[in-house]
Amino acid sequence: MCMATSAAFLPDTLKQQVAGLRLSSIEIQHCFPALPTPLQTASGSLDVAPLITVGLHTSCGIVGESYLFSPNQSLIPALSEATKAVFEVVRGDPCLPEDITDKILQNFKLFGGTGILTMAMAAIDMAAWDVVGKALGQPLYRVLGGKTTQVQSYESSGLGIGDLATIKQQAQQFVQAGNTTMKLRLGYATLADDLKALEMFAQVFGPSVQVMVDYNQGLTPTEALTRCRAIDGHGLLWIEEPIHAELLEDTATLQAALKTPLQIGENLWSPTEVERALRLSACQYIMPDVGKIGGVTQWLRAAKVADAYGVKVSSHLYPEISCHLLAAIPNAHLLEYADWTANQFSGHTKPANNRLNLPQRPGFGLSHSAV
Ligand code: SMN
Ligand code: MG
Repeated sequence: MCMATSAAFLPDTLKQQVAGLRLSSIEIQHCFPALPTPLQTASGSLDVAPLITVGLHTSCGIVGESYLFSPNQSLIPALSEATKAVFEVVRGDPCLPEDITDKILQNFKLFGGTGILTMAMAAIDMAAWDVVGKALGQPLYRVLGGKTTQVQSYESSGLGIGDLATIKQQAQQFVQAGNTTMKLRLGYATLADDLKALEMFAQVFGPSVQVMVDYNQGLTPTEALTRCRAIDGHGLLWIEEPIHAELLEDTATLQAALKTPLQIGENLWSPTEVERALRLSACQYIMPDVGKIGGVTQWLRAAKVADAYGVKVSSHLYPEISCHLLAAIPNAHLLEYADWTANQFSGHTKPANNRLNLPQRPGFGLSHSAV
């Protein structure tokens, strides 16, 4: 299956309305909002959310807004420079995001995609889709044909590896807002510690709280078999990234040994990689990250691939952007909601009762002006 030239997501009638807009310049800022709750994972910790925010200026004055999240603060200048360099490839072009993305992919074929280059492409593609929504005066999910006004979400703020009393308190706050589906990070020093964390949840909340767990690629394939088998009977919604994201064949072996669905995708860099993961039966669920997969266009292409395999798609971070994408696809599963950017963008919406209301402002409806 070749993913590069799938059918258009922007209908021809709408395309004609935006084709006159041209990309004129790009403006980038760096910001480091503190995480409301610092997060410890099996593969590193975060206490700020390092971001570049992007303003994509067009000939008619509309400015498309997007951002990139970098778990490593030191790479923010490199992301910023790469985004500016990639923009030069499409400066002056019509604001047609799918054409923009395909041109960038073609231009950097010899260099090869993944990493900072793919994220730079994503920043431009996302901002271009925001321009399209703003030019048409519609929220992006509507431009993409979405009809629902809410998406199903789960809480992913906090619940890092750590002190169980603190985790219990955080979970109780989520439950108070009606958010009873939540993700717990595992990969404690021992399997016994992982089990203690799960037992705490079972004892305190019982079946009223649905839990998925994330190992953040922290286990070796051998350890993963032992630990995942041990938690397989715990009624988890999914087990996320138990081993290194590149080890798709080993992930498939693991999935075959488990009843619990495996969830992967935040470290897959193209719709083609998603297709490979699904062809190998590496997982039962998929959750592409709109920054790492290459933007809205590539995320939607990946979701289409997943649909062809009958696989449901969740999002990874970027809740302000991802909510539009999930609302526009038939195989939507869950929005990952983390509050990391809550104080950075006006237009950031918080979920209640496991649902997030879609913004009705044009484009993504996010604005960089700090709230
Ligand atoms: C995660 C992703 C990026 C940084 C920290 C933690 C985690 C998630 O894997 O899926 O939320
Ligand atoms: Mg994860």
